[in-house]
Amino acid sequence: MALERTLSIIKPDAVAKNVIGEIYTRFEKAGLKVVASKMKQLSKAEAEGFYAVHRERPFFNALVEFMISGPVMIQVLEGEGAVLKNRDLMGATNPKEAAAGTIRADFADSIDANAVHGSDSLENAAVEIAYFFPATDVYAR
Ligand code: RTP
Ligand code: MG
Repeated sequence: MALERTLSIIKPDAVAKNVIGEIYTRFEKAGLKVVASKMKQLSKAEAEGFYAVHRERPFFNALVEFMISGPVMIQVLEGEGAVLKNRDLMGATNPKEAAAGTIRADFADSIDANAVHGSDSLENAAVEIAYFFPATDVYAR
């Protein structure tokens, strides 16, 4: 498997629950390294741009309003097969369907407030990382 980087966001609900550290521990225990991170209050324009692929979906406005409802913690994770590994740690989009022991099963309340975002492909990961971090703010480790 190849060394990959993926974009992860701890969403406002999980930041409010004070579980940033618990989620970081899951990344680290799975062999993913945090190679960039920042806490940020997204503007509406930033959230709309980030989720632009969902612009036409019925849940788009609710998604954007949720993502700007409080600060988020944004990080780049690096490791073997990082994109899929992070998606496995996250669990299904709807926490009711998320496997036991996943981040969403343990910390998410609903399909809207579902604790974390993770890039869904290597290609999207590169775009999403560049959306939030200049290359100089991502550290090879
Ligand atoms: P994310 O992008 O946040 O990592 O989530 P995901 O890949 O698991 O799910 P995605 O299909 O990309 O959807 C983005 C976010 O939109 C909300 N959503 N609501 N009500 C609905 O049917 C619905 N579908 C998606 C979720 O909050 C999801 O995380
Ligand atoms: Mg997605």
